[in-house]
Amino acid sequence: MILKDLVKRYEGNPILTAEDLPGSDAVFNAGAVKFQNKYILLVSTCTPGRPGNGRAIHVAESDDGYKFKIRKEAFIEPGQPGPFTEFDYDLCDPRITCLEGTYYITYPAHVPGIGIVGVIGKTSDFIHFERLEYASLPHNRVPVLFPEKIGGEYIRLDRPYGFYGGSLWISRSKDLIYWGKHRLVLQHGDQVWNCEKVGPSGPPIKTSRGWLVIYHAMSGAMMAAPMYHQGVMLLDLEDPTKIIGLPDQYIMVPTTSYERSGRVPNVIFSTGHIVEPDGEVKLYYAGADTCIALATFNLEEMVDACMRFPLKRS
Ligand code: M1P
Repeated sequence: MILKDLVKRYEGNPILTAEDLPGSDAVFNAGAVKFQNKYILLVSTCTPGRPGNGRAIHVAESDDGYKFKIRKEAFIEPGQPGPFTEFDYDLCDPRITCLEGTYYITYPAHVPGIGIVGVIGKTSDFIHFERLEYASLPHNRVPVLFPEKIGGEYIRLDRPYGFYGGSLWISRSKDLIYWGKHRLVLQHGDQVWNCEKVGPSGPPIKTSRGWLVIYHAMSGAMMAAPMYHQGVMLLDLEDPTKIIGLPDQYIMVPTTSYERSGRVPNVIFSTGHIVEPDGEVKLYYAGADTCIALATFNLEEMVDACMRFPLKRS
């Protein structure tokens, strides 16, 4: 079975480019959610001359999930009033999780000269944003929340990193402020596509057979030629520290021109997806850190695929 054959790229890709936000150089990594019958993307943007290295996060809206319009005003940007803003620099890579009716947004904040920490905030209308707390110490970026509590606790995935690359961890919290019970879930692998970093993409998807986790896998940085793939795994519903299925293949590798060339070549990076009522997963991802594209797959088919690769524990 070839997993990448389960994923179909939309023929109208890319669905958003810098031309959709006048003045910008790039629109990329986007969190995704359905809100009031609209498809919402929180889009990372790069506009020269703006504070914070030109980076900000904008809302894009759509009626059909394909044609999006980006709001000109930023939703999250450096210099906004409020707590936990002092490290808002290089703002990008937002992930959205709808949990108990609230839309939680997580993103990495940059502490110049020190490293990157995760921030957790929330919105109820995609107009106002409230920062709640830092979610981690440096160097730890890309936190993403599960869409429900498990065992009465909030759960998050993230990717601390350092000398030995980056691996995917899970942590628990009773209040989204204090985090603990940290456990390693997935170590970066030993294959050409996953040997340096693995970290979560959008929020885990609940299915009757387990949590489907889409993750990014990076390799090649040591040879100054980084490449980002997307992979999948299935975690136990009750105890998501346990992997049930772990394919040794990726589901996406950069192949098209908009994935292979751009500001950072050979990057497919997803921070958001939307599951449709018929089981289609719309996976929104950035091509080469420059534009936003869409790919789809069937949720049950992907879970079937994970089940064919049960984790062999030694
Ligand atoms: O260039 C690929 C990605 O590299 C970084 O991601 P991470 O450190 O999580 O692997 C970020 O700069 C991200 O925005 C970028 O897409």
